[in-house]
Parts: sequence; structure tokens; C-alpha cells
Amino acid sequence: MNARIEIIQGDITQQDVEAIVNAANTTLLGGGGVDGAIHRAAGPELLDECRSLRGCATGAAKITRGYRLTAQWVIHTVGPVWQGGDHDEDALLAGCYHQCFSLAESHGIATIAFPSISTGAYRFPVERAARIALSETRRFLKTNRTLRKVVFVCFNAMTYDCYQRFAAEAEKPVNSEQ
Ligand code: AR6
Repeated sequence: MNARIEIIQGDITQQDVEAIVNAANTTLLGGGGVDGAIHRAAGPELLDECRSLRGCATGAAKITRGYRLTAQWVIHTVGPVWQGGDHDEDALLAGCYHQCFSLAESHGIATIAFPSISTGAYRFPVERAARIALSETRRFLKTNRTLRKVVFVCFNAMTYDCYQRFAAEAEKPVNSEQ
């Protein structure tokens, strides 16, 4: 596996990284799942800053401070709601990863943790999402030299297994984009 990619099972709010990614909604005003957990752990100042951002489009990302989190930054991205696969869901999810990496690069962030965006309340199939997450990450890391570590924080064993499987598969030459 790429030495800069880690896959773990755990809670993203507890990660000791410079930035964590939030799977938010277009309002950026909080919600359930990982979004709720991040807002609870960061404290009310996070919501105050989010209000000033005036929302975020699906497939895009915006950055705030991390407040009471160990992470200095939170990158909020809005994944697509799964609608069967023919509503541009793959490209929108890839866009989330791409924009998060762009923000990380422009802010000099060296370590970042992602949840499995869109695969909870938004029902994107986990296997398909894991494949997109890992391929976008590998693509970005090929040219980027500022990111030292990308951690995928899987909340449950099924998600963890999917990420592990596709990370191993991505190393096979037949699937290589090189
Ligand atoms: N750490 C890491 N992963 C987590 C955590 C956590 N603390 N909590 C949940 N997950 P979801 P979505 C996993 O529903 O599908 C929110 O209400 C979860 O098991 O959080 O993008 C927003 O406000 C799943 O694997 O995000 C939006 O309205 C993954 O995080 C909507 O949900 C994503 O699940 C976004 O839906």
C-alpha cells in the first residue's frame, strides 16, 4: 500500500492530525452522523464559523478552524445523496476528495483524516465509495509533496474491510493508472 495512506477503524474526532474532513450537508449547519460528532467535539464556535460560510455545494468543500478538536482544521465537504448511480454521484464524490486535497495543499496541511463520505445517511454504496476515495487519493499523491499522511477513519468493520480490500487491489498492476 502507498506509505502515505493509512486505513483505521475508529472515531475521526479523536484523530491527531492537522485536518479532519466532515461529511456535511449543503447548509453546513450541522446534522447527524459524523457531522454531529464533529460539531459536538469542536464546540459551538464551529457552528458560528460555519454560519458565516453560507453553505456549500454538493461536491465542493470549505475550511474552518477545529476549535476544541485536536485537529487544527475541519474541511467540510458535501457528498452526493445516492440516487441509483446515474445522477453524477461518482463524479460528485470524486470532486469532494479533490477539493479537500486542494484546500489541504493551499493551507499547508501535512496530515488529514477522512470519514467514508456519503456512505451513511446519503446511502452511497461503501465498496464503490471506497474505490473512488482511494483512487482520488492515489491520483493526488502522485504529484503532491506537501501531504505526509492521509488517514481513512472507518467507523465500522464493514467499511474498514472495504477500504482494506481496495487499497490492496489498487496495488495490483492491472488496476494501476500508471
Ligand atoms: N468517525 C468516523 N466516521 C463516522 C463517525 C465518526 N465519529 N460517525 C459516523 N461515521 P454520515 P453522509 C461514519 O451519515 O452519508 C449528516 O447528518 C458513518 O458510519 O455521517 O455523507 C450530514 O449533516 C459512515 O460510514 O454522512 C448530512 O446531512 C460515514 O461516517 C448527512 O449526514 C458517513 O456517514 C451526510 O451523509
